[in-house]
Amino acid sequence: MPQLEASTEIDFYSAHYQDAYSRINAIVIEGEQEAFENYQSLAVMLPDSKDQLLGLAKMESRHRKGFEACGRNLKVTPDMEFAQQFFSRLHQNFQAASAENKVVTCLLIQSLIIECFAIAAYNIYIPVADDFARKITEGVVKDEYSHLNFGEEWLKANFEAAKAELETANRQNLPLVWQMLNQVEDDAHTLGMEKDALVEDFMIQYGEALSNIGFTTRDIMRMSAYGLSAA
Ligand code: PL3
Ligand code: FE2
Ligand code: FE2
Repeated sequence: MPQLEASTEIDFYSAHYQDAYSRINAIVIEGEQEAFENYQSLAVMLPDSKDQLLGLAKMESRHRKGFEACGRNLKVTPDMEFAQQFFSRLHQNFQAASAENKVVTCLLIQSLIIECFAIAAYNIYIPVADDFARKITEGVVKDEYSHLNFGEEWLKANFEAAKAELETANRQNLPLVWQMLNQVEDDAHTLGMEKDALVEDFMIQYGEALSNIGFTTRDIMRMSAYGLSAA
């Protein structure tokens, strides 16, 4: 019911919607492209999981193509320069960690933070998307859970050794997520997505992931809201 209501109210071809979509669509395309590259780097860092990680990378490049088609379908040109800027700090942090072979930090950035961000965004987008984008996004979000699961399983199996690095990486990277959300708040609103819902959904996904890995409720409370009040 609410789905139908939302999609009949939104004019996907208004100048206002299309302008916002040019940035949000670009963010998602860039995010999928960076995810593709990040899983390829992880495949080098974790040779035992190489085939599985290359499989995840392949899924990310399919996701990128799907979202490119969503933009074309609405006749929107994605603002890729904006999107690269949007991801630059998270991108730099991943690059720096990968150069030092810090696999725990790389997994936290890609498989926990970015995947939880994507899952929250896609779940909230689905009910307000146009029919074409909804079908694409529904397929994509299923895959994202399996990417999150890869990170959870690996970090759970290495929890004691990874714990301190996870805490540091969380402190360095989680505040960036809140800043990124602030940057897209207005455009997301134009697409029918509310910032509060995005924050809530992200915190639920991320908190559940930390719990599956082995953190206590107390740790999770502290870690999952880190930097939120300053945002
Ligand atoms: C990894 O598989 C995917 C990485 C993509 C990250 C996307 C973050 C999106 C944040 C922007 C909020 C609006 C979402 C709109 C959905 C089409
Ligand atoms: Fe993806
Ligand atoms: Fe993913």
